[in-house]
Amino acid sequence: MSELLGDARTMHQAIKADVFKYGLTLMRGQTLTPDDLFEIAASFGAVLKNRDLTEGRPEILRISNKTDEAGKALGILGERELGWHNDYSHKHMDLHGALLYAVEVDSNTVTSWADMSGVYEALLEVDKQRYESYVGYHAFELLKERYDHEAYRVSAAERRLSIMRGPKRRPLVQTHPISGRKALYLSPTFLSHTEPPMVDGELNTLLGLAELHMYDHVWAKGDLIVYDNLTTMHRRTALDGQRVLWRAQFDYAHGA
Ligand SMILES: O=C(O)CCC(=O)C(=O)O
Ligand SMILES: [Fe+2]
Repeated sequence: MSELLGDARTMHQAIKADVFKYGLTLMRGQTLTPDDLFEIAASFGAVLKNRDLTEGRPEILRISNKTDEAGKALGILGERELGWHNDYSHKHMDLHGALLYAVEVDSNTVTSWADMSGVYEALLEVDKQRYESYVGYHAFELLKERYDHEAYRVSAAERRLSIMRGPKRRPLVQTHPISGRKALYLSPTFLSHTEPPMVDGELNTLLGLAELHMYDHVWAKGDLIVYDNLTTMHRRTALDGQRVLWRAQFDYAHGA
């Protein structure tokens, strides 16, 4: 028993080291339970509770395009493409990282992550300094506008709250609370504008840079990806078959 616990602890340490260094880690061929995923997420800090229950673990969210016999969605996010985003950039809370574990894959979906610390570090010194004073405004409503995305399943109360509070302000340059590395925080799916404003084409130039610092992942059953939500952003292509991912979200602020 203690040996097993020791192994799990070694694995958690290795995962954390990779995530803080590279922004992301991938482990293929895993057989993991919701409890295992919870423990990996908990090794980083506080694990967020979610609404969608997955086998008794309210912290594990189901990302899926599958439906039951009555046509009711069995998970969130449906089957459409999702553009570049940092998770929850529009929310009035911080989400520092998440993990995705492939439970069932019959689709060629590609999920891509961009290393936004790499992008920041590749900028000219003058741009690094200029962006220090920029603030991005992130609004949930833009997701629907840009992607007509019903599958996000936000409750009416949550939607009202987000409209009432207005867009979330986030500095464009983020300093990672653990590694101290800086990163550009763009989340263009939710970004309404910046202050001061960017000039025409400026955001697209930065997104072009993101594509030079990108990892494309084609999912197979048993893949586990743990990523940092401050130093990376991600996107996915549309689903062309059925797929189920489990997801846990964590926050470093509370005791990583
Ligand atoms: O469905 C995917 O591959 C990624 C979904 C996503 O953006 C997320 O779970 O945060
Ligand atoms: Fe996401």
